[in-house]
Amino acid sequence: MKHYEIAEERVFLPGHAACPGCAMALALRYILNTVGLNAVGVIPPSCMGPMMGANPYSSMRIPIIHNSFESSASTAAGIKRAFKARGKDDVHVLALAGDGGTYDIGLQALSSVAEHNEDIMYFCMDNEGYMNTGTQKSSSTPRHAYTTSTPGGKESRKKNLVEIMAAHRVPYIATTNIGYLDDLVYKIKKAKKMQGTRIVVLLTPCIDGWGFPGNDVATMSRLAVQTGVFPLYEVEDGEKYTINHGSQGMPIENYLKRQRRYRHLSKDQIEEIQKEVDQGWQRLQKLANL
Ligand SMILES: Cc1ncc(C[n+]2csc(CCOP(=O)(O)OP(=O)(O)O)c2C)c(N)n1
Ligand code: SF4
Ligand SMILES: [Mg+2]
Repeated sequence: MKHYEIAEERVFLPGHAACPGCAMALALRYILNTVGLNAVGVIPPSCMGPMMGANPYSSMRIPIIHNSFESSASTAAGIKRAFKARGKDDVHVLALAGDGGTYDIGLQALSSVAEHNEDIMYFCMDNEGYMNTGTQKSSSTPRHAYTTSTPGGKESRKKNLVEIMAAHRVPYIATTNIGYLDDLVYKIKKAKKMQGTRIVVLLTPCIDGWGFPGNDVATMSRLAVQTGVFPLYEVEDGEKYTINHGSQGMPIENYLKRQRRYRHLSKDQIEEIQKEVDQGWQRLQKLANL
């Protein structure tokens, strides 16, 4: 794999309104700078909305449409079709949505877009909760994590979005994060060259919602991979699984203990999480025929 390069075209600019050190802002920088200026973005309500800045200012040098929470995928697909109808086939249309806007309220639109293999790039910025509105749980929030709407810890497991979308047999799905920038840029470049529905899920640790120091986003991103919580992999045509970076057998506790949202955990709960993570990692390896 090639070493990552920062594109010279600066599409995402300094002066955005994210929390200092935000992983989502760093991910956006690499996504937008890699895709380039020949693009249109679709941003539903999420931390990316205020991050862009108040009208008439913008931290992004591409046109952005702020759509409703549930319609990112279908809005992007409609824009792409309109460009095609006008003979402008080369414009990249990007949906940039949070996990609440993807795993929960936007899932119906995304499913329909995937069924029709609409020609868009869909980025899910997964910070495992509704962070923009004060850290409520989403169906991406992991089991036992504290949120303001699960004060005793969430009782159900995190939904597996990649497997749901793989069942739609879309051409490309990938997971990545800013702890592995070469992986992130490689996958965006690969998705950019393809056609049809391409989905990239980025784990974006949230300083405020997870509760860790603002200079730790890269460490948290890497620990999520090294402990097996969030392996980095690709699924092509719903069938071909490739693992790029995965568990290094590091105990889950190394990841959990650094986050305020897990500080109430008992020993049994940590063991339960470890068991689920181990099962998920074994399952993924089977899917990748390893
Ligand atoms: C239909 C609808 N319901 C609720 C809201 C309020 N709302 C705005 S942003 C947001 C949370 C978004 O969470 P997520 O998609 O995970 O993005 P994040 O804030 O974590 O980046 C909510 C609930 C809304 N704008 N529209
Ligand atoms: S609340 Fe979290 S995701 Fe939102 S801007 Fe702050 S650190 Fe980033
Ligand atoms: Mg979120």
